Amino acid sequence: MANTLKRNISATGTIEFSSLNVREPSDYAAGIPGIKAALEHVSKESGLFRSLRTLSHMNQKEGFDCPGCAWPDPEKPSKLGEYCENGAKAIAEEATLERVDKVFFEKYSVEEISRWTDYRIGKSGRITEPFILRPGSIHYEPISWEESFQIIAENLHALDSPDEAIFYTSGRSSNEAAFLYGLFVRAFGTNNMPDCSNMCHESSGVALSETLGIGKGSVVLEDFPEAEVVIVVGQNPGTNHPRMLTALQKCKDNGGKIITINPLSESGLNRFKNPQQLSGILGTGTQLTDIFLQVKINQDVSLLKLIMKRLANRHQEGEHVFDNDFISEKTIGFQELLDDLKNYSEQELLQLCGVDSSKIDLAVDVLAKKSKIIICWAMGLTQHKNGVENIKECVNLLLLKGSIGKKGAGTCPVRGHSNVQGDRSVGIMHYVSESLNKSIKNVFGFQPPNKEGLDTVNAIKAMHKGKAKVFVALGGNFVSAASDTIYTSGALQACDLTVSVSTKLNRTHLTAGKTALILPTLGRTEMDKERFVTVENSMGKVHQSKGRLAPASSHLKSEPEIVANMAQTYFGKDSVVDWTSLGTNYDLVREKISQVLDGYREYSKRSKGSGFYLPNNSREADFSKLPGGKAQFSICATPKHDLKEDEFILMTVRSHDQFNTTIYGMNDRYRGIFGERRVVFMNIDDMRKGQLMPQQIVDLVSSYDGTERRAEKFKLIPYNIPSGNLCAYFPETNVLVPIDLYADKSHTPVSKSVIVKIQIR
Ligand SMILES: Nc1nc2c(c(=O)[nH]1)N[C@H]1C(S)=C(S)[C@@H](COP(=O)(O)OP(=O)(O)OC[C@H]3O[C@@H](n4cnc5c(=O)[nH]c(N)nc54)[C@H](O)[C@@H]3O)O[C@H]1N2
Ligand SMILES: Nc1nc2c(c(=O)[nH]1)N[C@H]1C(S)=C(S)[C@@H](COP(=O)(O)OP(=O)(O)OC[C@H]3O[C@@H](n4cnc5c(=O)[nH]c(N)nc54)[C@H](O)[C@@H]3O)O[C@H]1N2
Ligand SMILES: [Mo]
Repeated sequence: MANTLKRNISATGTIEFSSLNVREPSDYAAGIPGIKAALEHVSKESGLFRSLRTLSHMNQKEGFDCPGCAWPDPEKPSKLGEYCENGAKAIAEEATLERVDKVFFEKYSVEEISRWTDYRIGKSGRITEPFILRPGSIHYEPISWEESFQIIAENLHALDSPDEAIFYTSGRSSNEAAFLYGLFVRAFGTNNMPDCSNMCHESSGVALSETLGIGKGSVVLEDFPEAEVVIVVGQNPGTNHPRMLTALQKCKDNGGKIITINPLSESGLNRFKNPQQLSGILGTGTQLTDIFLQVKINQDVSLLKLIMKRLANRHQEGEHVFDNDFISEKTIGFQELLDDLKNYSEQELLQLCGVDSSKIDLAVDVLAKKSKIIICWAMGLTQHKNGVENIKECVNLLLLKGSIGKKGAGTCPVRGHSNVQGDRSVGIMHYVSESLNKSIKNVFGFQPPNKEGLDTVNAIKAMHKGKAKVFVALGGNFVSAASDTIYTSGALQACDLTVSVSTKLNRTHLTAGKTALILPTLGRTEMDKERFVTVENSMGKVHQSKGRLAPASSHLKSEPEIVANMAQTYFGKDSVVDWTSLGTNYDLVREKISQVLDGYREYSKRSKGSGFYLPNNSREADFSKLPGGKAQFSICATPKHDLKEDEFILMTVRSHDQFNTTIYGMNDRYRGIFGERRVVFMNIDDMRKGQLMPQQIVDLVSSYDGTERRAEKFKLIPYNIPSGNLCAYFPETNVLVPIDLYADKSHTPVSKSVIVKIQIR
């Protein structure tokens, strides 16, 4: 019986080339091409007038928070508008005039849509009303909101244990929606709350909590103009956090130095033509990077060790290169760190990291003399087997320099999704927080579960084994974002019910459970009955966001309304929580958050204007809650990759024209790639050695634990990348990452160091 119900779904879409055009990589970011690209995307999707009106409200005090990334807004937003090319594209995607409606689903079956590319699926448009895919059916059909909530409640009641349900969150949801969702899931009785953080900055959270006592960064935006040195490691801000370039520019204007550590020389970190200044549009722009350390993939620990070793040598010769007072008053483990550095030879570290020794000396020289240092990082550090240690090694360097808890210095994990940090702060987590459970019990009168829940990797495995049967997603595109696409697709399809609260159609809606629901929601840009929500930026500041555009359809509900309805229908009349009131009155939600969590006093009031900062002990250099009451130095091992002659390390990154699994367009302008995504960047000497030709078509093959995984059809691009390293885009390459390949402690899929072979087709 079960087999006859199985739909014939493609987990990846049909693999086809479009029309590749390769040019020289750009030597600067933004400028006029950036403005042009922004306007093209926006007016194509939503009409020029509507888009300009939308952009004018973005990141302004009374407007909405850009859904593009979590970079903070300046106190005084620019008159030319506080947005960037990629923020404009994010808005365009949401403001599109295309619609996924009843007629669309009558015309196309899920089987057919699953064969489309992600680009085409995403461009189908906004979902207009709730849809259901019934058992055995291959067409979604309309369903009422009421019946949708009934089906969810019935399926949840039918489970043998609350732990058979999974509740995923992606980081675009507001604090209000996320808090209600976490409350519902705990009242339902599980901590199975995987979230996109598990695939993203979880390694940062773990490393920072263990070393500095808080899983968040310590710097604020105002630290950048004060910083003497900013190290940007494992991050491509030109594409993923373009407004950060303005902060780097301010650091440079004040005489600061920028050290970039990356296997690629990313254009955005070279020269920046600020589109919000006339000089930026017309002039030559600002050279951002002073020292570029072209590290081999996943050898940041080796490089940082070498830097620290050279600093330690100077320290031992009596030079004042470390902050000795800070080290003795505020830290533990200094001597052990110095002893450990002696275990590594210069030569071995140089060989591992692959960076020119004289360039490292330049960096050491700058770092020796300066003390106000910020380190910024993102996925280039977190998505490795040793992701947690990568970040601990950065913390080591900052502690040696006393660069924590003072102006112009500190940790800066640059967050991804625009509210991923806020969702965590208000309770989206799979682990147990005793203090949170205690205050939920005090405020709401029920005892949340004390058993640790499933994170992303473990949730996928549980669904695959049939141990979890209901999957609910508050946003995101789980199947394409997670590792091991075919396996994950099988996991979702094995569920009895999959539910997606979404703005737009994506592949997760197609790799559906026996029954599937799509619940369409308002986006960040859209009016929500004059209500506002709140979000937290990458630097821990909470502020309001209020949509301005007319909703894409009159049938949409807000996320808090959807979550509250789900909970109300499940619990019925007897619930101890008044879900209906909470779902309609966001001030009430905020009042409850302020009762449950520290730092949200007078929440609604203080979130207006530029908002308020949450407490942050590392910003104050207060490490009293850590073992010994001090910040912890860590001993981190250098990663070892025993590559065979024909093996390479592949990193999977974002192009300039995508937001995670949403593909805005087919270009990666800064890297000189136009019209194609199925490309793999390769070192020219490696190509010669393998007698490979530019644009030759190859498969990428990974073999772990005896299983071969294959990503088919990529065109080879000769590129400035270290020998032995490769680079390609995600999500096309997620099929290569085995479900069991994840970072120690944080369980983040290893998306940045996948061992692969190249096979000529
Ligand atoms: N426009 C746009 N903005 C976004 C997103 C988007 O997709 N599009 N996504 C958002 C999200 S969720 C996130 S998490 C962030 C992601 O922001 P990023 O982390 O900047 O994104 P990636 O494209 O994964 O880039 C990783 C960078 O790390 C480098 N790298 C890879 N491996 C290593 C390594 O081993 N060592 C070092 N030193 N560098 C390495 C790569 O060359 C690349 O420059 O951006 C957010 N903002
Ligand atoms: N190989 C590889 N894999 C990766 C990464 C990588 O670098 N390499 N990066 C990882 C990272 S850092 C992350 S964060 C994850 C991202 O994982 P996710 O957050 O799950 O994925 P997104 O692509 O951001 O989700 C896009 C979908 O969100 C929905 N959406 C958009 N706006 C809203 C909204 O306002 N509300 C609701 N309810 N839905 C909305 C739309 O339906 C859209 O299709 O991917 C991870 N996967
Ligand atoms: Mo992310």
